Amino acid sequence: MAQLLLSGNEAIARGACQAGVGFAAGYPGTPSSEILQTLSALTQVPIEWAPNEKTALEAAVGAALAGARALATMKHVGLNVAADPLFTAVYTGVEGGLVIVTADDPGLHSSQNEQDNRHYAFAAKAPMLEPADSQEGLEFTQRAFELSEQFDIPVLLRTTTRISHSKALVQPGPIAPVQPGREPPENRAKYVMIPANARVRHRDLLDRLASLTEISDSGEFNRIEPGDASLGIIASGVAYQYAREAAPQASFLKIGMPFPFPAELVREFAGSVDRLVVFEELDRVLEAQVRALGLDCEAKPDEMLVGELSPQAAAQVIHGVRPPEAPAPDVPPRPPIMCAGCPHRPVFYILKKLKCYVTGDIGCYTLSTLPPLETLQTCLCMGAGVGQAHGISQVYDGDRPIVAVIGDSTFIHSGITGLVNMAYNQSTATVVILDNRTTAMTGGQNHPATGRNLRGEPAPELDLAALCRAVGVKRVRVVDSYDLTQLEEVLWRNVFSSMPKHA
Ligand SMILES: Cc1ncc(C[n+]2csc(CCOP(=O)(O)OP(=O)(O)O)c2C)c(N)n1
Repeated sequence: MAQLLLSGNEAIARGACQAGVGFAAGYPGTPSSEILQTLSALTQVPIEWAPNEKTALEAAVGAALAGARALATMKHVGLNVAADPLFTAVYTGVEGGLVIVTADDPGLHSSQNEQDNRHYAFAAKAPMLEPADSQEGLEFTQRAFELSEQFDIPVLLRTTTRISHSKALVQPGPIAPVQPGREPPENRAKYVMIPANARVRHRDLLDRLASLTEISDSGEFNRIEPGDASLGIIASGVAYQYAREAAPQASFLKIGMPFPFPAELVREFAGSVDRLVVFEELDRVLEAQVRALGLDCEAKPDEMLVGELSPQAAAQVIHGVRPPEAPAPDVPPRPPIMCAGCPHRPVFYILKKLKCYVTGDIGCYTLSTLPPLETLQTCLCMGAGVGQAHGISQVYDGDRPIVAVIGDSTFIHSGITGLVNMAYNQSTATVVILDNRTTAMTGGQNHPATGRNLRGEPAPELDLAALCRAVGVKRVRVVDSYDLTQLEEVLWRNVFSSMPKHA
């Protein structure tokens, strides 16, 4: 079979097909979004955009319960949303293989933080594989499904932006027949996590992890690559590639399975080299584990805890000298801006004119915090703007109207419960849903209110105004944001009249 030039995300999609994936769900988020889009072109099995990452993972857990191999994809912060099912799905285990992709974003190319999701593997006790290039993206995905079934546990597959988006040659294999679903088991002791059952399953989880540690120590994913014994480097993911470039002659312990941690292999490696260096992006996850074994090692300085690493950073840590960076290409800066004709723009123009205090959310409209609009005052995590507006309005009784803005996709993701809270607790703040009928920020994906599914086929369309009325919002207005006169009148009437003083 001819080699293919694939991004890490495309390779993961290919690996899922080679594993016979029967169901996949996710929520868009850079750098993970292309996995499901690629997968939908490769297979006819259900591939779905879910309203959020928790829903996606729960659906994947269900499909796996019915025996299919199931994939859930999300960006790193998406795993915060999906953490609740994750932490208990490791107890119940799976029937069909269940793989969860978490795509981390060191350097915050497109995120609100740069958390290191390797911590999730340790915290949730979920095995994690970490590919270092596209070929491994394919192979590790395929193996992740097998491990998931063999050890009866969901498997996390962690990438970072450079692995997700860099292209490399990949040797594909045959696409496997789809593992069809079957009747789910009646096994309440295993799948109903009441305390009496969960206690037993927690012990069982520790046993399964003990067996997985043997795999971790075996050399399949965590590999000793012997070289000059005077220098031994422990590295994973893209940091491994940088370190290899900086010290091609060194001995390496390449980590592809950070959890369960390969303690035996690390001891063996440490004993075989004169000098031990740990080189990793973001947090000191591997370093902490190495030190916990009582082994001394060298590692990066604190300033490298933030942002991406590079071959130059690797040289600095390994050789003590930082080679000069290649000069930055001479291209005009292209900071993100709202597109020409963006329907969000007029809303902020008027909210600014009305001197509203605007709490915000994540999406293209976050750009309204920048000049010339400079309107958005908060952006915390998806859905938070609604809760913040409510909280502010419960304690602030000044003159400024409190307004939350939230995109249509974000509203469905995690704004709905905030709105239920506002209706229930009789909030005086106003919520503006910025409905541009797409998930624009991440590339224009469909969502439940666009009337189209992931494949672009017609789908039931969520009626946002009806939903707002249904949760108990008394005054719901729908206005075309291109009609400036009407927009201003509607906003003016509503943002002030909902405040107690002006009611
Ligand atoms: C938990 C989480 N999941 C995914 C993302 C990635 N993300 C950022 S904004 C956004 C949605 C934007 O769509 P919408 O709310 O409709 O606003 P638009 O960009 O269309 O204006 C997504 C998916 C994120 N930041 N956090």
